[in-house]
Amino acid sequence: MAEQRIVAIAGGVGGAKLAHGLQLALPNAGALSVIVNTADDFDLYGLRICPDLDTVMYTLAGLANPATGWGIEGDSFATLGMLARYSGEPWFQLGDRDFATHVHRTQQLRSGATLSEVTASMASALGIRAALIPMTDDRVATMIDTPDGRLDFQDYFVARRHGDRVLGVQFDGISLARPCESALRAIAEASAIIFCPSNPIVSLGPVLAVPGMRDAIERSSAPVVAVSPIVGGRALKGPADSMLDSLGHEVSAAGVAALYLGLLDGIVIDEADAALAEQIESSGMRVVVTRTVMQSYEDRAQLARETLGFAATLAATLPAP
Ligand code: FO1
Repeated sequence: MAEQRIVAIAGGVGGAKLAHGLQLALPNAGALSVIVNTADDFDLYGLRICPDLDTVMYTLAGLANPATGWGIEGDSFATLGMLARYSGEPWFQLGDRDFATHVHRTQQLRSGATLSEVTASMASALGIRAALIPMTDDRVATMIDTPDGRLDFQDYFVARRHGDRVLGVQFDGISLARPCESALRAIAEASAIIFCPSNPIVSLGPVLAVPGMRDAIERSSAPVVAVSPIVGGRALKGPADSMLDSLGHEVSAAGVAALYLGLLDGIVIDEADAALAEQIESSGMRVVVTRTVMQSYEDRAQLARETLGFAATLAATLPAP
């Protein structure tokens, strides 16, 4: 039997947890590729910060801060403390060890490496066997339209604690962005494609909006399965629920399924949403109902095993390519 090759598409903390579960569940972690949102990336203190790539990287390396899901466990903040003396209270928490990641990445990018090259080499240096792949090497920036005007993503998300009503979302630079070759290759060779439980608008939305990415997924003969980030009508973390609502989408696992319509063969929803299964199945995709809240490492691995099992069942029923 050919070795299975799994592609996970992920954004922030929820996506990172399932990617970690897949790494735990697969007999060979090298069979996993994680394609990550980079539209949250920005510059601070002259450094290139890639929050979602780093969240996934630290999580897969077992370094992530379990309290926040982002940043490094046990990190100290002396550098930020000194910076505060020069330039006032920081709005974005960067730990000392986290700073090293941004310094190294920025230095490599300035000396001509692509984001995918520097990401692969950093992930490997941290002992990660899965392929960690940015959605693009080009610059894309999520902008959030609010009643106070257009905001940079991290200004909206961190500085203003995602408290503004979201009237629209733009991905600056997206029309000129090209997907990373390694991402396209992984999708073409995939035996299953998993949409992790990340915000469908601002985490997976940019990945799917990179020209060519959606086509690649549609062309793939692999089953495509999402795990809903909305449980019982609420996002487990972050503003996905209020964002769906203000943008006119149903705030439920069914609303998530509708956003991915045409791409998904199936969706995994939480037990709390069992009543939605029939409605979602009537849209033409299959549904698995299970516990999707990941509190422990075992929860991550268990959800990954169930998602992979679901994908394998779907693969057996999909028409041959
Ligand atoms: N999120 C916050 O809410 N506050 C922070 O101060 C913060 C710092 C931070 C530092 C490094 C990093 O990789 C991520 C960080 N995040 C922080 C998370 C991040 O900005 C968001 O969760 C994502 O962009 C949304 O997925």
